[in-house]
Amino acid sequence: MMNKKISIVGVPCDYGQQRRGVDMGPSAIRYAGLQQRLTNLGYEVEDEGNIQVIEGDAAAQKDEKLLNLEEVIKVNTALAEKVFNVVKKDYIPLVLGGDHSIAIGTLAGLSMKYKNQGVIWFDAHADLNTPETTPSGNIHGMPLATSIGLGHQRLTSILHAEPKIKAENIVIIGGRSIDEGERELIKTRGIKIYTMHEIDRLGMTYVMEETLKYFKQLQIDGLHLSLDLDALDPLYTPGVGTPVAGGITYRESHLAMEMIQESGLMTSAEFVEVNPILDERNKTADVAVALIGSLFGETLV
Ligand code: 6HN
Ligand code: MN
Ligand code: MN
Ligand code: MN
Repeated sequence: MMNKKISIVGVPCDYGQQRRGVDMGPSAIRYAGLQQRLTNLGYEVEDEGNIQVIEGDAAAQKDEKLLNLEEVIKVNTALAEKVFNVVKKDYIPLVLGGDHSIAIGTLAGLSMKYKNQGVIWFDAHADLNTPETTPSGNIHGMPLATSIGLGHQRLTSILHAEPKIKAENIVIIGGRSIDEGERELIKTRGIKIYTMHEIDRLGMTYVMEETLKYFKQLQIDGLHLSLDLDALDPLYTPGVGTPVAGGITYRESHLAMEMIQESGLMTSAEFVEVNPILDERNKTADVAVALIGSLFGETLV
């Protein structure tokens, strides 16, 4: 990776789901020593602070299939503009969540610069629900569908009306809780996924080699890593709102980060769903910072 300038953007948003506390994720990750970790690696690090999240009257909103829609639109519009500004000045955006609905804004901002961007989606979930298929009404289960242009028009048209990414430019890694409607989309849209079954069978080395080879073949012009901390086994990251047993191990996740770094393809990243209220002594934020260290080259220097 040639670019040695990183911009940290915090997004204290908890409107994409119904467990309070994930809005403290950016603070928890900063407290775990993020900036020092990156500075030690020789990066020029700028902390842009947090995107303003205004406390709305969530209860006044009626749509049970799109909870807190207005708030989610506001946060993601502001985030998209911020991310676009960061890439314009040639810094690597490092976005801290907040719940995973914020990927809508991150990908919208990135799409202004990268026209053929690849996305690695580390997650126990596929986040491919739409208002029609959602079992919960939680928008944090919808960011990938939104980014390929499916779902509520006001979410899919943030910054511009085009899809932000192509379905075939997505690779999901760590999936183990996929809803029916999501399975359908994975099949019909040709979305690549390595579930826990494949990780068990093939090993993380093989999965990452194939993933990175695939992106090279696609000749992507940017690679975004969206890492939901619930991709890991709750043993390592208990501070998440929707934990699922049987996840990626500590070392497997680090290996994946190291291989992404070695590929030289990565141009942006986001770490989401850290909820310090549900955590054990900031363990999940500590793991996030350790993973960010590996992603930005810690073991290679
Ligand atoms: N996340 N598939 C479930 C839903 O409600 O749509 C869970 C989504 C979890 C989302 O962890 O980012
Ligand atoms: Mn709140
Ligand atoms: Mn997610
Ligand atoms: Mn998840």
